[in-house]
Amino acid sequence: MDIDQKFFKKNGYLLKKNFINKKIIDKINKVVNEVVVKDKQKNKKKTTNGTQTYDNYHFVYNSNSSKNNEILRLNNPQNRHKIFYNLSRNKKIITIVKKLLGGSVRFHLGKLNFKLPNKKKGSEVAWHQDWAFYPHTNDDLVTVGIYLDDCTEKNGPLKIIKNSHTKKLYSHHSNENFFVGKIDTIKNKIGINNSVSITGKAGTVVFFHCRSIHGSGNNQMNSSRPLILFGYRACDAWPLINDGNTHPEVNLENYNKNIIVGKKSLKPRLTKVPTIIPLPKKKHYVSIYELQKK
Ligand SMILES: O=C(O)CCC(=O)C(=O)O
Repeated sequence: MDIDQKFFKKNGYLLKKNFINKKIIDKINKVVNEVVVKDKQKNKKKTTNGTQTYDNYHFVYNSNSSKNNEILRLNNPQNRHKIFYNLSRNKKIITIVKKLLGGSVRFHLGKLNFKLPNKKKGSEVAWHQDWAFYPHTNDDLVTVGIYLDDCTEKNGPLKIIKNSHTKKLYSHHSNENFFVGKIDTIKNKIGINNSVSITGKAGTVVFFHCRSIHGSGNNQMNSSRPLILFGYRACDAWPLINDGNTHPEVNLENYNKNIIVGKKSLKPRLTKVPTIIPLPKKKHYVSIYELQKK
């Protein structure tokens, strides 16, 4: 095991400051601006509800009204523009992901979270474990966060609770037993003061385990805090439910096209991991923001 693997195994995350070249980040930001401006010009009716699937690129807004709504998230940017696709396959990123996942890598999902400025409602993300949203046959799944802009404590950085990936899978259900995608940290006596703030310059990259508890607060600054999140899974980690991302039962060919390192196989690896099915939901939610509000 090398030093990165040891750190990740112990802490459930790995931080690489200034990992992606500034020139690449600048190019990506240019495309992001174009995409956002184009969307604003369209002035079409915006929806936060609806039945879009994660397979397609789409926006998530902070309001249903076509006036004054702002983009909270761009889902699956890698399906929209080559520049995001290339970032999702970036050699430096994949080399680390491969090490952390034990040798094989299949792309899982992509999103670009904007975290709106000035404490605008709808941008906080409550403490959760990604694993509660998408149980698999083993937990070799990792999320990679890439900051597109400098992120300080005041921008509402991603926060991760160290070593939580080795502990239990907490309930993400409400008292009425609906899946709400968040953990009651008070009830569960989870020490959030021990969390690590992931801050850094644009191009900083964090890798975190699917069971690591994480979340983020408000952005107190005047500009957004764009963070790209890409999910990857070991090729033999098979989904137990259809989480809306490319799913083997829906389209096996597409599912296999997402293999970045490794070979096609129909043999899942089963390990003894705590799992929960993220159901029932009160209705179809398009994003974690909407789900956690309930
Ligand atoms: O954008 C953030 O700060 C965290 C997002 C997150 O955890 C998620 O989208 O699952």
